[in-house]
Amino acid sequence: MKLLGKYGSTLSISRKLSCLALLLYLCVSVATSQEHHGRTKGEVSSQTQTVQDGGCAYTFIVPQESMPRHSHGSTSDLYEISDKLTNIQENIQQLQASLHLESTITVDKINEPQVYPQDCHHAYQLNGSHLVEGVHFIQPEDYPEPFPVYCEVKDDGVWTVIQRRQDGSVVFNNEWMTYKFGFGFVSGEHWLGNEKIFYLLRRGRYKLRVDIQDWENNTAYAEYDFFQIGNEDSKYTLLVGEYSGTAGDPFSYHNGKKFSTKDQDNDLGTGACCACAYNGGWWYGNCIESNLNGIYFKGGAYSGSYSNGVEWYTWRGESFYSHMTTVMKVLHVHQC
Ligand SMILES: [Ca+2]
Repeated sequence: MKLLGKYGSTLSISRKLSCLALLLYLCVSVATSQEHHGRTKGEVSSQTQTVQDGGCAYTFIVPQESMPRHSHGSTSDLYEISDKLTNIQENIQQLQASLHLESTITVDKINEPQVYPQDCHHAYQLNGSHLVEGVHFIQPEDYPEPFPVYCEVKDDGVWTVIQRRQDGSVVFNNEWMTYKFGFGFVSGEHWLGNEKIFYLLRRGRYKLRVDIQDWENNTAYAEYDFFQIGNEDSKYTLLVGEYSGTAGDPFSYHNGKKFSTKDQDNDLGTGACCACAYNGGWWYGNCIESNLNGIYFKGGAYSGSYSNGVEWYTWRGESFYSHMTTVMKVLHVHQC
């Protein structure tokens, strides 16, 4: 990620403030010195003084009319002090103008267009192989604007999260356009958005990992060595590769299926609306073996409609069990 260089500008402003303080000190010293030592009229016609402070060099020219006209204690001393104060004021105005220019340059640097990473692992690479787990902005190639994602830092890479369930705080039974652009909060429950996922995965080969936790705090995972979805014209058709893991594989059933929502039925059930029956957007066939976007039933066990909870059928094998937490995340494998 591009560094803004604002610290360099801040240092420059601090340096100028330091120089300003030094200038004030010197000018006041000159004035007081003359007062205390009481130079006499005509003793010095002009005077220059150069001071070096790091990169700042200042030459003070004391004009003739500012020299003491009489020994201290006279009215001319007041003119002298007045002249010096005028000089100080002019120097301050020049430094203020310089500081204003510096501030303007700093703002311009902040407004420079940033280059965003393609995904979380790319952010990690751009940041010198270091990234704090949490929310970061990415912008996959050709996606019109940057957007936030949650980055999970693991030993095998920095994963980009595309889905999370954890507390039932977000409704997942949403319509096509809501699933298209995403909903929820990336640091909590959310669906990143089919359009964002499409552009993200289009970069190259990605693998998918699904982490699941039940209400007894048991955990399991499913990993697929390839994961991609088509564009909206294809109804975000799902493509998944080979499975490995501990949670079983009910997801391969959905391979090649189109995404459906309650207002857009693209499933294989001619008389059914799977998204309506299972209460969430998913790649329905006729209809499911998994659905991580179903209703969030707290406590796990539920009754009522068949398998419309947060389902991963092969792990616990129960049709009326809704899992406590799920995370779907992707990791770039290599560039195509
Ligand atoms: Ca149907």
